[in-house]
Amino acid sequence: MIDLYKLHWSHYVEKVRWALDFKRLPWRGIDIVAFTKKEMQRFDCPQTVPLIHDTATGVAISDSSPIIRYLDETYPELALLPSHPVEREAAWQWMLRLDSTLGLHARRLGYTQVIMECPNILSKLFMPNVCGGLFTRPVWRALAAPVLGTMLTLRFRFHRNREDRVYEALEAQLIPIAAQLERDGFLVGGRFTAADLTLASLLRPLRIVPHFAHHPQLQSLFAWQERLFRAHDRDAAFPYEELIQAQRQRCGSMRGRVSWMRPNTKVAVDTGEQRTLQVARNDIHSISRWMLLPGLPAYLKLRWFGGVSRVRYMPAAFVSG
Ligand SMILES: N[C@@H](CCC(=O)N[C@@H](CS)C(=O)NCC(=O)O)C(=O)O
Repeated sequence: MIDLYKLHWSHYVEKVRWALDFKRLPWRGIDIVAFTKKEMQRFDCPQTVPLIHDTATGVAISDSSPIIRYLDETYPELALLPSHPVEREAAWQWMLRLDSTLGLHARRLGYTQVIMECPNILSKLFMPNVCGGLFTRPVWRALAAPVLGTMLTLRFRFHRNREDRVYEALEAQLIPIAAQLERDGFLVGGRFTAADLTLASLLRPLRIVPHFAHHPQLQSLFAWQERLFRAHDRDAAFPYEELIQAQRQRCGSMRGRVSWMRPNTKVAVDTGEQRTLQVARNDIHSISRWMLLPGLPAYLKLRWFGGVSRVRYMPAAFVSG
């Protein structure tokens, strides 16, 4: 039995869940409290989520790509990594690169979108059971939103999205990937591998970011993702996707125009394509409660004056079918 320590909406967790299901391994999910992570403190490995504890071998390991490699090496049936060494290394490098770029950028922009459009759902994600679910009730969730929003903004630097050129870096990375998939169908070796599973999972938060979900050059990429979700029986939509969509339907608009980006303008950004990686990079910054009050303006600026303006709501092609 594999114990999976998880935040149920995390795209890195979905990667591991998908791998466990693909390999038909018996597993059990353990929801952790994001602020304390005390459920997993007993394990002597970096305290990021996902983390697995294999009760058969006693191994505890975090970081989604090493977890998948461990599962493939320990339980070789239904392999996710190619056996040929060159393809295996290619798939591994894809995974680490996507974890270090797409996964981090998509997280930043997904949460940014939630903060701009419906920050009240943050307490449903982070505090569903605190004080018997008090913070999921109408007035309380509105009070919790700026606190949670400020914490997340400082932890993942959403207020620096523009300076860090997050939209630009993602666009520069994803357009060639979409073209490659149109041509080859898969990232490595002409068959489904852990590299494709990584890409499809880590793209998830971008489904709520109109700049990407409606991007003319990325429609084939989201269609490819949809096909994989159907073929592998993955959730069609995560709860945050449904919640933000309901909000958009109600108000008839969405935050969709990134004011500083011009269509068809090529910007030189380092997508890290050339480097060989040993481990995935992360971008979690430690924060303390004393930073919350001085950090509030960064949250308010992101929420109201982040430079992403309202446009009429239109469901993305993959939602409307
Ligand atoms: N490279 C890691 C990234 C994992 C990661 O950053 N997980 C986030 C959740 S999406 C986390 O542990 N957050 C806890 C925190 O911010 O303290 C992986 O692939 O598993």
